[in-house]
Amino acid sequence: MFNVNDIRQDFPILSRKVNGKPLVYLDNAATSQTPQQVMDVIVDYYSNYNANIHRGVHTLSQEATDLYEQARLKIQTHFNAQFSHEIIFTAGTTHSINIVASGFTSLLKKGDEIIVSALEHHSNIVPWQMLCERTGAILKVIPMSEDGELLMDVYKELLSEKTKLVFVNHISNALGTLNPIEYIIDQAHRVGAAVLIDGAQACPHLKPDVQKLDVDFYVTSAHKICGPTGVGMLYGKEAWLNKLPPYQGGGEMIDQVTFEKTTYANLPHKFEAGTPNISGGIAFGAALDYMNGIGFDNIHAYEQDLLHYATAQLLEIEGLKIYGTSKNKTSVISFNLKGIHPYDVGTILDKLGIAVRTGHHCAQPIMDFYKIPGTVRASFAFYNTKAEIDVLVEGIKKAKMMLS
Ligand code: C6P
Repeated sequence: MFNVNDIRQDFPILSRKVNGKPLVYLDNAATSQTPQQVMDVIVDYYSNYNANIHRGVHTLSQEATDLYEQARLKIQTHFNAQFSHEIIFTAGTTHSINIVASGFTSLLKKGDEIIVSALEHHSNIVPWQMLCERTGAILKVIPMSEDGELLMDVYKELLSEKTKLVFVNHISNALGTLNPIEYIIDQAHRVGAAVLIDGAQACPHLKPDVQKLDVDFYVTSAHKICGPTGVGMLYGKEAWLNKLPPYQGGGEMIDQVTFEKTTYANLPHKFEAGTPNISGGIAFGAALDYMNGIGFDNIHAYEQDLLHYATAQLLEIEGLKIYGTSKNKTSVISFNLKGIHPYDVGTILDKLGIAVRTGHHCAQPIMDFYKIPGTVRASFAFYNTKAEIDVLVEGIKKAKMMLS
């Protein structure tokens, strides 16, 4: 295990005050904080290597290109992709999903079926609805239970030879449920459907192995894994990425351009039009180095301990209800206080220096399922402490007293 006090020294923001109180940052599912080591890489890039990549013969451009491509190799190794060109740098999870959804326009026909789950973030619903509008394909939904688990028997019934695509998140952002993606992928492949897994909430907590999972597409954002915002990854099996058309046209994604005809570059550049977020890509690699330095087994064990500690304490508060009670869940707790709007609880917690997210968490269908407007969501990272959870619990008690 690691020493959390040492780890916290890596995150300067954790020592700041908010509203005169020490910051208790429990909004890690929205975005994680950035360690000094990753910030240093960004400063180093702009101090020493800033140049456009893949374009110049000059030294700076070559050095920047090397750093960027080294980051791609780090990401390939981290996710155990077979080839580095199966890793496409994107602006984040949303962008990655849209690349795939757009690419499937020419591969689907009227009456084909697409399956998503009831636990999806809007990023994994809306692009598929738009794809259905373009193609006449039909969207089907795997329902969920009161505990926030997907109903696998219904999923099996939904699958047929009409199913062309299945999209499920690895971990739900609103409830923290860890979905049985191995089973979901295996069953989809039995009917010949491709699978995209949205790993935005999983990658901060575990290390997916895309070859072992045999997943067709896996997507994530760097900013939830101690990296910067505005950069992420689309992993796709080589055969699928070759089959999909480019998403955007522009510089760097071409082989030859004439006014009569353009041919496209090979992978990964086919999907990387324009000047990318170079420092972001390099910092994404550095963030994975940082997380791997701590170790995902250690991170998982520590966060599970925080989850159980917090759950036990929160359940002692009368009138507090937790949404998402699967046995397989990560360190996310969504809850409400009886008769009190989540926004009001969040506002009082903020006055006490505690950052949580309130609202529908970009997952309105989940809120509709529970017939609630939203929840308060506390999400813990490996740099949080039990002392911070104690501050949260006291804060909730105070909010309850003030708002009842
Ligand atoms: N969820 C949350 O507070 P982007 O914004 O592209 O980096 O990630 C979108 C996204 C997609 N899928 C899942 C499961 C997600 O959790 C998110 C981002 C944040 O829950 C911000 S809405």
